[in-house]
Amino acid sequence: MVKEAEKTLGKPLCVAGFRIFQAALERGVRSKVLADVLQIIELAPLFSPMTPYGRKMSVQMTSAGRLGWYSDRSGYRYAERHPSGTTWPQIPASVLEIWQAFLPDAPPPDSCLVNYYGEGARMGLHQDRDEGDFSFPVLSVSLGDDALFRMGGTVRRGKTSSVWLKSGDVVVIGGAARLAYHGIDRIRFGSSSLVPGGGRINLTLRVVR
Ligand code: MD3
Ligand code: FE
Repeated sequence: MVKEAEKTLGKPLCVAGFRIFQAALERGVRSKVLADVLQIIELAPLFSPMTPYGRKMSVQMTSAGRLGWYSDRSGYRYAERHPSGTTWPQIPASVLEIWQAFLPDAPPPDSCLVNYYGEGARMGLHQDRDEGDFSFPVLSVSLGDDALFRMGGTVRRGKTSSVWLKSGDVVVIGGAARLAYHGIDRIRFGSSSLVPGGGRINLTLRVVR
């Protein structure tokens, strides 16, 4: 299932512990994962979180697993329920298989964040610091349209490198990279036909605890 075509980001590598596996997921796997994600979205519809600063994010989100990422005026956090009040759907087996293939020694993820990028959506440079434990890696799966991913170091104003993430790419973030600044500058809307209606879906699997 997984092609181990490891490639490092840009040059120079800003921080160690960031691994990108280009086209790691075969076509059949990509469409199976997409079908499972569309089912998650039916049970737990996408929403646009409000940042603590009172701005609506351009990325739409939902989650699967015990915990889902949530944000509103009182801050960023993980929550046990979707804003509608239901618990989050289970993480699909197709997605857990990817985690197990890349991180056989890690405990299973308890959160799968689903990010949907429509035309013009972006995600500003940020750190992921809402988890209880930074010792476990994070795994990201890209589906659909290409996205320009920017990765920096652990200080906000440090050097950054950019790379286009494509459908079927898997990124494993561990070690020093776990607290690195990163974001999505833009997507090439319509560059892939995988997601119905266009756009990009990113799954981020985490051990939150
Ligand atoms: C680097 N998502 O949801 S995934 C996020 O493509 C997020 O939707 C982006 O950043 C997206 O928080 C990037 C790749 C990724 C995920 C987690 C990281 C890169 C990371 C955590 C630390 C450093
Ligand atoms: Fe992030």
